[in-house]
Amino acid sequence: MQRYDHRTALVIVDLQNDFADPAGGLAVHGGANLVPIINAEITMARSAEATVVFTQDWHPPTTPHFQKDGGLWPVHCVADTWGAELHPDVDDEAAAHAPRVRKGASGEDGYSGFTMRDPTTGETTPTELEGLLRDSAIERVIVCGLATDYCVKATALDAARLGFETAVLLDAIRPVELAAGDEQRAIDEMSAAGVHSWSTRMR
Ligand code: VGL
Ligand code: ZN
Repeated sequence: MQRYDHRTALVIVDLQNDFADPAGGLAVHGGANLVPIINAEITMARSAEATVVFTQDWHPPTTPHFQKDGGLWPVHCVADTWGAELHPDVDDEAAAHAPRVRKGASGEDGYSGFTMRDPTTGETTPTELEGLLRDSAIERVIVCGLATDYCVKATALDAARLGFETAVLLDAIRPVELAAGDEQRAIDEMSAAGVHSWSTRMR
């Protein structure tokens, strides 16, 4: 099986310092270990002329997403700070040229790379991700990155809902796991929605 082709997109979710670096504001256990695994996927994707896209969590300094402002999370991925940058070991070529879809800039608190949710009205608005994939005639979406139980899950569920054949790379994602079992529940939820569970060791 060839994982990538020109109708396939590798969507790399929130591989940013605040999640991937142990010193990050919302460090995900083992997050940094994903970087070389995902770089290998980027190389494979690029050589098959697949599309590579990054999403970035991209928050204002004050947002109901953050604990200090009434939300759930420690401060992380504030726009234009170190924590919001892609991990420095991400493939240089991809970091320089692959499109980046930034979500949350106006204080939206959705988790998906495809949609943002207004924290007061609950209204959702699309990001540019779907249009970007449609413009490249993408049919299949492969999701990896951080974190399994939030942005990876939400992005994969939206991709499937939008009609893309969707897979998640189980050894290229890691959970926040606020509550024990969140990782498995997220994987089950994705499976129930028709998202394939693949391994990067599968060729
Ligand atoms: C995420 C929690 C808060 C994620 C983003 O990228 O999964 N998790 N913001
Ligand atoms: Zn966030």
